[in-house]
Amino acid sequence: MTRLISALALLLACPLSASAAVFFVTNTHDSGLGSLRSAIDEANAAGPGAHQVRFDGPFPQDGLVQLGSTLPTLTAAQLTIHGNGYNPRIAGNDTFPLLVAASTLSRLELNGLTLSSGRATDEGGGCLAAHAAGPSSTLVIQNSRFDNCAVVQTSGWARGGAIFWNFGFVTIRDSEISHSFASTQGGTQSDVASGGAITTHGELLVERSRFITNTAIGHVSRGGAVTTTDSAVIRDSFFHDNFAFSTATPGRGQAGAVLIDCVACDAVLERNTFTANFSDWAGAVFVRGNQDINRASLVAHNNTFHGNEGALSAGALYALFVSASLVHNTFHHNLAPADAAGHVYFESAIVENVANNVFAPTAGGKACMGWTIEMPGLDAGNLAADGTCGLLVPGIAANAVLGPVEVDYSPAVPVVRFAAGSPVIDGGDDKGCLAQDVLGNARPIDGNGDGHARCDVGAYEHPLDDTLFADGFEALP
Ligand SMILES: [Ca+2]
Ligand SMILES: [Ca+2]
Repeated sequence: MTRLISALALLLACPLSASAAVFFVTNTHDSGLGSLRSAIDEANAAGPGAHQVRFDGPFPQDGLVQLGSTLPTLTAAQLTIHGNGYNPRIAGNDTFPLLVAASTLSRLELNGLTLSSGRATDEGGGCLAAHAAGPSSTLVIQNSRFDNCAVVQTSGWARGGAIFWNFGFVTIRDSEISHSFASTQGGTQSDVASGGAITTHGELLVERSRFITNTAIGHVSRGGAVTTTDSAVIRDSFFHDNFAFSTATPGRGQAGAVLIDCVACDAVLERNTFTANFSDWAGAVFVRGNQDINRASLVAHNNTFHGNEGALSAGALYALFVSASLVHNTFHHNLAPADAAGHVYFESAIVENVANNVFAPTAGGKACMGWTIEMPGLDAGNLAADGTCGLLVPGIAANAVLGPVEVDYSPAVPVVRFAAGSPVIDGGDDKGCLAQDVLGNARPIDGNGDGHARCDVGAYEHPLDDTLFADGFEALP
C-alpha cells in the first residue's frame, strides 16, 4: 500500500500537463516566425499535452491577421487558441475555410478571437470545421465573434455557415455569430441547408451569446442560426433576424432561429429572446422528437418571442413529438397566415406544466394551434388575448386586454414590457412563479404598488417605477 501511495504522490507531482506547451503569436503575418500559422504548426508537432497558441506582445491590439489560405489542419489532441486580450481578428477572403480540425483533435478551445470571411465549399463550417469530430470530442468557444462565415454548396448538404462540429460536446459562451450562412443550390429534397451559424450532431450548450442575421438557404432549409440533432441547453441568449429560407414552392423552411431535432433528447430554453426571425414553419424555434415513444423533452422558461414569422405556420414555436413544460414565456406579435398558428403549434405533444405564460395578440394567425395530449402538472396564471390556447390546457381562456407594450432592446437579452395597469403585472400565479425573470432579476416584485409582491405573467418582472415609454424605442445595438 505504501508503495502505491508513493506512486500516486509521484504521479500528482508530475501532472499530465507537464508536457503542455505555449506557442506565441507576436505578429499579424500570414506565415513565418511569430505568425499564427507558425504557432499552429508548432503545436501540431509538440506531441501529447494540452497545448496553447497564445497571442502576446508585440502583437497589436485588434490586429488583423489576413490569411492567404486555410490555416494548418489542427492535429494536436488538445489545443487552446487564446487571444489574451489582444482581440486578434483572423480573416479569410471569402474563398477558403479558416480553421479545420482533424479527427485526432479531442478538445479545442477558442477564446477572445474574431474570425471572419471564411468559406467552405464542402460539407460545412466556413470559419471552423470538424467534419471528423468524434462522439467524445469537445469544442469550447468563449468571448469570441464569428462574422460573415459561410458554407456554399452547389448541391447536397450545407451544414453550419460559421461552425460545423460533427459530434461530441459544443459550448458557446459570451460570444456572437453574425451575418453567416449555409447555402446549397440544388433543387431537390436532398439539397438541405442547415444551421446558418452552427450545425452540430452533438450536445450543445449556449450561454450569454448573440445570433444576429444568420441564414440557411436551400431547397430544404433548417435552423437559420442553430441546428443540433442532440440535447441542447440555450440560455441568456438573443436571436435576431435569422432566416431559414427555402427556395421550394411551397416552402420547406423550418426554424428561423433554432432547430433541435432529436430522438429522446432534452431541449432547455431559459431566459432567451427571439425577435424578427423567419421561416416557413416555426419562425423562431422548432423542437422535434422523432416518434411518439421517443419524445423529446422541452423545458421553456422565461423566453420572449416577439415579431417572428412562420410563412406557413408557427410564427414562434413548433413542438412535434415533444413533452413540454412552458413557464413564464412571453409571446407577442408573432405572425402566420390567418388560419395558421401565429405563436405556437403543438403536434402530438404532451403538455405538462403551463404556467404564467402570456399569449399576447399575434400579428396574424391564431395564438395556439395543433394537437396535444394534455396532462398539466400545473396550469395556472396564464393570460391570452384569444381563446385558442385552450389547446394547451383547457383552462387557458381568452381573458384579458393586455394593453400596449414596448420592446426594450437595451438589455443583452431584450424584453417585452407592458404598460402600467396591464393585467400581466402582478397577475401571475405564485404556484408557477420562477425565482428569476428573463434578466435574472429576483421575482416576485410588487409591480402595481398595492403592497403585495406578486409574480408577473411572462418573461419580464416589471418594477413599480418602470420607465416604460419614457424614452421611446431603443435602437438595436
Ligand atoms: Ca410582480
Ligand atoms: Ca402588487
